[in-house]
Amino acid sequence: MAVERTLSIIKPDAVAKNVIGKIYQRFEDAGLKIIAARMMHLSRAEAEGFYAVHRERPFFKDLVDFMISGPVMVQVLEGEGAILKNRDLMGATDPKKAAPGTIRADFADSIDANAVHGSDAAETAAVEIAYYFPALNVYSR
Ligand code: RTP
Ligand code: MG
Repeated sequence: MAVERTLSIIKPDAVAKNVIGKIYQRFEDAGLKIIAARMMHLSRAEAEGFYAVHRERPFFKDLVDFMISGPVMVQVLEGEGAILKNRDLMGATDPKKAAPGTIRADFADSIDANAVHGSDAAETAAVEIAYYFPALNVYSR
């Protein structure tokens, strides 16, 4: 399987719960390396731009309001099959439907406050990584 990169966000609910380290441990235990990271408090414009694909959806305003409600932790994960591997670690969008042992099953409260974001395909991963890390310095190890 090819080495890939994916964009991960630990959302305001999980940052507020003080579980950044526990979530990072899951990435590392799964063989994913954190090759870039930054804590941010997104502006409304930054959150709207990031979720532009969902602009017409009924939940868009709630999603943006939630994403700007507190700081987020944004990281690039690298590893074999990183995009799907991260989605598997995250679990289903709705934590009530997420498999036991997934990040959302263990840390998320609702479909809105669902702990993490992860890119869903190679094309979106490239766009999302460039959105938050326009001049990505990668430290190989
Ligand atoms: P994400 O983009 O955050 O990784 O989540 P996802 O791929 O699992 O879900 P997506 O369909 O991309 O939706 C983005 C976020 O919008 C919120 N959402 N709410 N109320 C609803 O029906 C609904 N559907 C989606 C969720 O917070 C989801 O993470
Ligand atoms: Mg998505």
